[in-house]
Amino acid sequence: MKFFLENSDVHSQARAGRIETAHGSIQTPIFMPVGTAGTVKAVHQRELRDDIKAQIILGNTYHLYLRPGLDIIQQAGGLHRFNGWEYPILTDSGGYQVYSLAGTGRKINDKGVEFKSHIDGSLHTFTPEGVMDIQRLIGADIIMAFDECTPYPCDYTYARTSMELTHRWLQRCCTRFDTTEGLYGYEQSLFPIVQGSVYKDLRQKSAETIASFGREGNAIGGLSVGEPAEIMYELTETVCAILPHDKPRYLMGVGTPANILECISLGVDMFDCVMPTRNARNGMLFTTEGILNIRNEKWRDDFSPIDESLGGYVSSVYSKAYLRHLIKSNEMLGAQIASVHNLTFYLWLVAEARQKIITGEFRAWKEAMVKKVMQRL
Ligand code: PRF
Repeated sequence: MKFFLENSDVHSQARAGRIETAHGSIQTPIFMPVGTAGTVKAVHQRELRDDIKAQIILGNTYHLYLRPGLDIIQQAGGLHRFNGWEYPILTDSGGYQVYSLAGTGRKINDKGVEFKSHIDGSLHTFTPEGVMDIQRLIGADIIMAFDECTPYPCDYTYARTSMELTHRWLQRCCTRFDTTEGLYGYEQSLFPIVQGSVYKDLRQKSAETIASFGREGNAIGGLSVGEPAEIMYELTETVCAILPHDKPRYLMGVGTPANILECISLGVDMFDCVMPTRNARNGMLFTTEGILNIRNEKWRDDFSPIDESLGGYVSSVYSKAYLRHLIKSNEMLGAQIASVHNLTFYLWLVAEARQKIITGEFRAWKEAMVKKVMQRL
């Protein structure tokens, strides 16, 4: 993997760059649609590429390991072959999923994490080494270190102990990763993850430690877990100031359109979040004019396009009234249209941000855009 920093904004820390992977290039800042179980829910790969303009998608070690299982993914020749997405893929390590999904019955110790499957209750163990091997096998272009994502709130002592564990696990991840090879003949990259909960000194310590490993990119975890947005921004700023300038920075699990714009201005290059797809299925739409709930009575007879100025196929062809009808009737097409629309919007937003960084108009544009996209319609 290679990262080229193409432009840096003079009024903020925002950057425009390009990541080159074995499955093609990614223009940053970028939003990565979440494809938990090897599918971005309700969206075809062709829509992902041609309509949404996605450049990289996410997969989850935890889900793919449990189902369909590693034997199937390996037999397919890796996840790209299995799901037909020929472009870059990043996999999360399971560090977050064992915390959010396998919550009860989860046991953490130095060796790793023992957890119960959310599917059938069976017992499994993830270790830093195991999780490297699994992600090698899945064949993601970018793979994530095994970490512990602390909850919010989290007391200082727990946060420090947990961060130290994440750092010890990182050493083991790197050792394993560096002594193994991909199964499919292309290069993979490992990103470590900064933790440290909401404590500035821990975040600084973690960022310094993570930076010292000198990997090809770095991630920030443990944020957007319930803390106020202002705290997330402060810590993101602190961490970005320490993480190397010439490597991509990935803020995990963030966020709303406003969160993304704010964090781009703090120097973040990569984002992922279930929000555009999950909320789409409940009828929440992000548009260039603001946020709306399509289930609302207000849209019953509104035959205007979902989002005229966004462009894109579904957003200009289907009306608000029709989408409201589909979502209210629990029609599958409703979830499809809403998901494609929201992702088109998220990818448009980061592409616009990138253009504005290049032309030097980012700061003013961002201020106006944050207000606009968070309006309730
Ligand atoms: N760690 C990992 N994945 C994550 C997170 C984390 O802290 C978060 C936190 N927002 C989202 N996804 N491994």
